[in-house]
Amino acid sequence: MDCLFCKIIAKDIPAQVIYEDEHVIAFNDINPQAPLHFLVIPKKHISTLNDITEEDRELLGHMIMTAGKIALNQGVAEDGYRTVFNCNSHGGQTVYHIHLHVLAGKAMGWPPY
Ligand code: IU
Repeated sequence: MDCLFCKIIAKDIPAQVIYEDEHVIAFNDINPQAPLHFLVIPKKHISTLNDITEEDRELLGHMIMTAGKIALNQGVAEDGYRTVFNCNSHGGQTVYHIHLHVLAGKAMGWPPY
């Protein structure tokens, strides 16, 4: 198993886990780009958004619902937050296990370059 995020799921490498259930885990980003920056990842290994299939529909919905619930619990929902899936090199993906970034705690810029 070469996937770093599978190792976080297996607790083989450490992470500051803020939420976990049967299907997903969320943890604080090790290199935060905002005052609050966490990742929601599926426990199922999926390399990129290009690899999701019809059978992952519910899982993807659950990831987004989980991101929103954590944002609410962390008190950032009202001011707002940014959610991002990076895909492949042009998307800026560096870890090839899909993850939903949630960034909050300051006003985000747009466009993202
Ligand atoms: P990207 O979308 O693939 O570029 O994002 C990967 C993120 O995973 C990036 O923000 C890293 O800081 C983060 N991360 C982490 O939180 N913990 C780790 O052990 C590793 C990467 I490796």
